[in-house]
Amino acid sequence: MCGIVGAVAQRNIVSVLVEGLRRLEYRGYDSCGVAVLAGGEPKRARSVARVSDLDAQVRETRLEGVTGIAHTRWATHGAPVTDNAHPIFSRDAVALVHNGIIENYESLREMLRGKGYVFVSQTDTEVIAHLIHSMYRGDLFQTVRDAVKQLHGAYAIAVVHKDQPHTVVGARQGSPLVVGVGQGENFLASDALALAGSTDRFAFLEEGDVVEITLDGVKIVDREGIHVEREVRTVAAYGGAVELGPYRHFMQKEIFEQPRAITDTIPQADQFDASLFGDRASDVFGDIDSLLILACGTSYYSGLTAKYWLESVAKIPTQVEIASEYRYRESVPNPKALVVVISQSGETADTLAALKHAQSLGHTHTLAVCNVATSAMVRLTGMSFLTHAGTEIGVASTKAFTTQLAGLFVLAVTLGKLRGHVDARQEAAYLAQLRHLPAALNSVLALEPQIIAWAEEFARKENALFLGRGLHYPIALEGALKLKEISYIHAEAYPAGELKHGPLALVTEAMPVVTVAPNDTLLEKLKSNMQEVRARGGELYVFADSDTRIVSEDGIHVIRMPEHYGLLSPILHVVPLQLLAYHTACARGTDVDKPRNLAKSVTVE
Ligand code: HGA
Repeated sequence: MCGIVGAVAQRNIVSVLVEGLRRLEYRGYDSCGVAVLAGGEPKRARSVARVSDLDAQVRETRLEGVTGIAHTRWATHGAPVTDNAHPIFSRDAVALVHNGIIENYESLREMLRGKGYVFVSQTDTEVIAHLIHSMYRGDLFQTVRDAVKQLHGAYAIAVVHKDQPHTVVGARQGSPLVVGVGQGENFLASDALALAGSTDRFAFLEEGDVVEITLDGVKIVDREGIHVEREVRTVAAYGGAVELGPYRHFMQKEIFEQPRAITDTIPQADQFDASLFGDRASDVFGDIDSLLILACGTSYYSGLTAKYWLESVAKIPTQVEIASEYRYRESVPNPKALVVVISQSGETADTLAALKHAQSLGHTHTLAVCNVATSAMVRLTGMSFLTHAGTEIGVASTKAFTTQLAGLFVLAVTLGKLRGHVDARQEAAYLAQLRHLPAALNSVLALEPQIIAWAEEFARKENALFLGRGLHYPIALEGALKLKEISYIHAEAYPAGELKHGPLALVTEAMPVVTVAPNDTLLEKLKSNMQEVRARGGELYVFADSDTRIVSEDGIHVIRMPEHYGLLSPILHVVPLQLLAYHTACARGTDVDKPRNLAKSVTVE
């Protein structure tokens, strides 16, 4: 999604701004730009190509300045053309970058047109620039504080005015923004990662905050206009994550990092204990009678998998909802439900909004499963479980998913124990299985050469079906999502028992049918479903546990997984599906880490 970088320094900061954009590139964008205050007026460079093209432009035009802002845009309003790229100017006095969506932009545009402002872009963003220009009376900080009161929707902004050559003002409401604190220089960014080369000290702004950064100071006011301090934290180790190392793509690197990510995520303690989820958890866990899981995309599928664990291990009723649907429907709140929100970044706009909606309905028991300790989601929930996947660069999530699954399994066993459904022997067995997972994952990763051979076949297809049953149905959904996200092959997933209720009509020799076949209680049912596919000429590509006795024969291709891994089997079975999608995309020559139209950290609705 969009990225923001801003800086005030005593040195030329163009390279800092462009380097910041480079670090945010992985999130996906369709245009980019940078503006600096140079000799009074703002000057800018914009590109509808990559940040490297912007870099070449600023070098060629010798764009220089000590104060500036920069942006990667993922278009929501207006095509990705240069006129819509940020920074957006107002009358060559104000330059502004914006993440988010201004919902009342049409009425503001009419009002501003009435005042003589001419709109040159199709963006919603342009109204903010003109609004600030129209209200400016010599104090940019005060102007922004007044102007944002007129904005409805979500935003993070950074803005400069030609008459204040050493000031950048920022504001956040619904989109993330952090302050980077330097020595004699200060920064703003939508993600601390963008500033990894410049500082490791950050203040994380709260919703409604407006901030002014100057050479030697940072001033923040909250939504009530009261001056506040936000704790400055040292956040190290952002640097290494953006290095690709020996891998061809970040997605491949992240698939292979999963054994390490799981090791770092599973608790060190010898017991499953409520304290793993925060101080309040032991009280809350004793009080709840159900779970409501809210998430989007891949995180939604981790929630769907967790439902099976929560109901079978903890015997607690669990509902899983797509966050963007939940937030807009009339639901019946149950104050005894534990609301679990799942997000890699902890900034996913739809999930954050769903969380706030749940809280507004009276839900007080909230828990985040999240990869970023400093995220809005972790700050907004009473309890959390942090996954330790490390920075995930590939837009298609991999290690964030498997670490979420590990965290949700820990939650299921912890609740099962508290509710008297998991005894000491079972607890020890679950713990041993979790601890052995990294080794089991390594043996699945060793299947890569066989999967590459399948990927060559898949690369020539335009459609694929994925089948799973029970606990592995969400894994089939995730496999289909991975394939469509990065290879652009149309893929659908079904619980195998549903085939005969519709999708069987699609099955011909041209339709590869990927089947997730663990050796669980549904195996015999699944084998019958596979026969239904074979009878219609469909080609089956089966990931079968080695103890299933499913063998390769005409029209049935089999890759053998390690023996059945019990309840944790989904964490193993998703890995070959990630590799299949990855290698199929490579064979088709798509941009694996930045698939078209998609973005990382979906911070707009
Ligand atoms: N609405 C603005 C910014 C879009 C955005 O935040 N994307 O992530 C635009 O379309 O320019």
